[in-house]
Amino acid sequence: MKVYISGTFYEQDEAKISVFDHGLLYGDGVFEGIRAYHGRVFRLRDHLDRLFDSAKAIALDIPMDGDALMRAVTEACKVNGIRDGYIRLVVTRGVGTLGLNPYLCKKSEVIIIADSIQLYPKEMYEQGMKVVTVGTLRNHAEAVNPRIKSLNYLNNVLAKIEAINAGVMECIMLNGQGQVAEASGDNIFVLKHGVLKTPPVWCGALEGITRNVVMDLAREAGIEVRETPLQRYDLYTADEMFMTGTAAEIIGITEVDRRTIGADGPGPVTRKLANAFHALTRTEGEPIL
Ligand code: PXG
Repeated sequence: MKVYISGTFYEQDEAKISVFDHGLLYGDGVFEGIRAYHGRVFRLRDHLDRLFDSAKAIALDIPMDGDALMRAVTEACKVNGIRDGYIRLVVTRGVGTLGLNPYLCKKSEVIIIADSIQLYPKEMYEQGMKVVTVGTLRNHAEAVNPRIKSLNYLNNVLAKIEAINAGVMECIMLNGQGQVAEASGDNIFVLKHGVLKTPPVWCGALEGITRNVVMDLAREAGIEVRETPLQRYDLYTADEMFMTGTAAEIIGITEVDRRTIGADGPGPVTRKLANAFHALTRTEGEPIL
């Protein structure tokens, strides 16, 4: 595998970043997780827009424009023969001193890893997933705003530890008001009386690319969609529930805190949206030429 670092492709073993990079020392940086399907990079423009917004929010200068980054991402896929895979795009603050001051870091680094993707087991998509709500709260929006896809994922890692210790693979995080925010690496949706609901970003959710695609697909299918605050009550009483994310795509949830959601496996609306999503990934995206 060849890894792109700031303009050059390196062999995997030679792809190295300084131990003085503030990305390592402080989790100071931003990233994106992107998918390629059938030789095309899905929603690349949306991912880059979010990356630039995340960078702006932490006063990080990305030393390339959107078009150059777009070319670098598709090139990283091409160089590695990736037609279906996962792309990790990382921008670190760069090398600085042993002190927080980001303004003393000379130059941010742009890293692109194009690899194959590790998916949840196939049975999980067929049978649905079990999740728990966890005690670790989503960051307050005036702390590290959850809209920033930053390299500082400890908040989510702590939640993930709780999930795994509880014997499940994902969890649902609440915000300081007890409202549902999102999963540790995915957005959350419930269906109740035919209305599809997801927390607004101000409740502590990342504005997921998959989330936005799913809301569009639902509306196109004539399903009413509402971005509205949800409580654990709304999870426990949902007719259907699913998570969305670049890695997970759309995955049904059939159990929350050991309470059964829906009847038997992922519900019909979840299945319908998952099918529509897969159809879209076959026709859309930035070609890897
Ligand atoms: N919330 C959080 C906190 C995320 O990190 C999502 C929601 C879903 O957003 P997208 O844009 O992907 O629909 C994410 C995305 C990984 C991995 O390696 C994590 C994500 C994406 C890709 C890979 O765990 N998280």
